[in-house]
Amino acid sequence: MEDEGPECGKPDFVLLDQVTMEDFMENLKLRFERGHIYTYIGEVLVSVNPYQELPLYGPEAIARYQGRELYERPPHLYAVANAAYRAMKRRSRDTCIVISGESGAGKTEASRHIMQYIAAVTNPSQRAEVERVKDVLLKSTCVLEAFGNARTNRNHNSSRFGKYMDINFDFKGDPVGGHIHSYLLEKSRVLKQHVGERNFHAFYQVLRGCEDKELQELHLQRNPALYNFTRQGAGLSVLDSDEKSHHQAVTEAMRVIGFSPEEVASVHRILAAILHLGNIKFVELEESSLEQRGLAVTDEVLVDHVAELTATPRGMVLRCLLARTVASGGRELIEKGHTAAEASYARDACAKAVYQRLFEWVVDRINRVMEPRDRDPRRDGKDTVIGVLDIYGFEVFPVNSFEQFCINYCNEKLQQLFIQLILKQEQEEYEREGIAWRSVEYFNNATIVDLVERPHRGILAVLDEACGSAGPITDRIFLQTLDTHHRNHPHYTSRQLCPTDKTMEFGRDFRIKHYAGDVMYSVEGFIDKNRDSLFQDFKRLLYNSTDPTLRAMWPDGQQDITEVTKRPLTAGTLFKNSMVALVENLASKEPFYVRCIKPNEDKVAAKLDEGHCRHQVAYLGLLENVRVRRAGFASRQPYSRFLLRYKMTCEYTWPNHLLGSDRAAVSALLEHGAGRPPGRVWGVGQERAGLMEHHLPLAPQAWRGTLARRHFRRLRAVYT
Ligand code: AOV
Ligand code: MG
Repeated sequence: MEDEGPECGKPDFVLLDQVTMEDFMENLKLRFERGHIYTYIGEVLVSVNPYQELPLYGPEAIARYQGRELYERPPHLYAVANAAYRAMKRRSRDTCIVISGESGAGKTEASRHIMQYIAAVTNPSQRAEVERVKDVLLKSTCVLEAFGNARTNRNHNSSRFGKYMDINFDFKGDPVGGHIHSYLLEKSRVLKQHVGERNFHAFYQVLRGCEDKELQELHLQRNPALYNFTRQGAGLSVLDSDEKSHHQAVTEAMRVIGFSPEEVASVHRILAAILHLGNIKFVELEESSLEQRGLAVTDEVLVDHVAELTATPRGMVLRCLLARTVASGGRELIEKGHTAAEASYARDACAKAVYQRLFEWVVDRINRVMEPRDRDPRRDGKDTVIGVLDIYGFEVFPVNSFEQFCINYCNEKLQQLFIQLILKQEQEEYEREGIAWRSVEYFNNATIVDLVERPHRGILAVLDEACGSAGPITDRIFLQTLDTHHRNHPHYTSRQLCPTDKTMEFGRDFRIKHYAGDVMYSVEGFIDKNRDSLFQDFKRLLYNSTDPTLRAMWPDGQQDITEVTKRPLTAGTLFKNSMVALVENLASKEPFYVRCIKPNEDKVAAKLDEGHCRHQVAYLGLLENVRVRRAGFASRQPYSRFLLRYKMTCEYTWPNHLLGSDRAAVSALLEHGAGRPPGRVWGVGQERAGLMEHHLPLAPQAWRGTLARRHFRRLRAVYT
């Protein structure tokens, strides 16, 4: 590794003199103050959000990392991206980079740098198709952030959806395609935002960024405060000029990706329709008769706008807003008028659903242009893949609802995967290999995951049961059932179970002790959000739109109401299933980890709040990570690969060994090879050679050099 100098602290926490929280924090702080925001724990990268532009990125920096081994340069995201890329290329292994950390810790920025690195180092021969794919990969981020990110009180550009992106590579190691999986968009944001927060960026970008003429056609005015859906949080203090330039960037990105001008115009119309929908109000009429409905819309011009923008018949729009079709008895259909409350509810459900379908359509549209075209026949048509996971981070707000519950459950799952892969498997491997090590204690959050997803009794199962029952089950009854099931669970409590805890309200709140901290959830709306239903009338209305883009988003609108009897899977169950599939997918790949830390709650540069960071270091299990890493060997390789790489450093193994087995040869190499690593630094297991590889200079010819001696001296100091 290029030395950063001792004044910059240890570039790898494994090299700490002692593994205590104090030493860890001291190193983290020292490095942060010197502008070294990245530090390793073996192959895991710890990253602290600097909240300022640092001169760490760009073509020159990329060139310094390109083709290098992980430990040859100071810790960096580029090094991790490079390691994942090389592992994929050399061994044809699918790899993945899992980025985790709480909201605002820097995950999305990290994924952006990783993508930029991969784009920069591939396609030296400038093949046109590969360049196109790279363009789409890079530009997709900008588009997805416009539709899926929003300002929250924790992060001004917070991802409100989870994103897992596969990049497919051909045998040359060039990206030939990709696929984005998106996870549960926080669509309730369309309707409502907390104080200081905003709706999805896309709304403001259209309002501020569209030309006057287009805005007129959308029947919109520039001011977001005029629309219910964009004025609630009052978090509007983004510079207009920024909004305008973002709008231009997004429009340009959509063009590059291959969205047609008609499609972009449709997207704008759909956003405008949602804003108009949000302003529609209902009044109940005193006099109602069969001819005259009991309910009316206060401002019918808005209905005209919605009908025009969605290219649907005005009469049908109005009917969908005021009533719904129900199948009575057999196949007979009757129209049932809404009350004002029901109509508002239906309007909101429609607005949310339209936005969600729009978002999913955008993701789908990007996927279609990224689908790998020429698959490599040598791998049965399968490409090798690098997956990059950038999900919404753990979050706690003053009021937490179903969405936070899902987001935090997702983070529990990822922590569980980390424990499985990094902590548990490492220890099990030492055991299997028969290598001496000291067991490392760590908190296993499996019990919290179980609390949420366990069949029949878990929170999601109880919620599904509540949603499925015919009678009027309320959120309150749902909470009571939870209380009965989890009365004795160490990570669950509620006011009922703990009457002295006045922070919670009876019949409304429950609290989960998450791995990353306590979160109090309000059950209000849980059942409704989980059920996530939309009247079939709206679906049919939108399917009948003459706008092909909008129509394509509603294929299920074809169904007749009498066919729609089967209860669809709930939002919670769909999310759980997608999380299980995600974790399985990640576990099948060779993982690289980036653990992001948020330095302070104020989102300001050059401030590392010790208490806050200490908490994150603790819950991320970073100390345990260091301990496990130090308990054994930081890197292992099968004997054959190890020999291939190092046999030239030892007379007994070069050019070939006559020692009977590769294991014996490795043993001889380690005993008699150049540099003579001290005994505790290497080990020979049952199947693999374990080696603190990154402390050895990687070019074999350098083994005898001073660099090697310096590394060994340092190691000896640490380990003896
Ligand atoms: P997140 O993805 O982890 O939160 P972001 O990646 O959006 O967090 O980072 C939050 C903000 O921190 C960014 O908008 C930048 O201003 C700043 N930031 C992060 N990383 C860097 C960096 N390497 N250099 C400079 N500034 C940075 V969330 O999506 O909320 O979980 O749901
Ligand atoms: Mg993010």
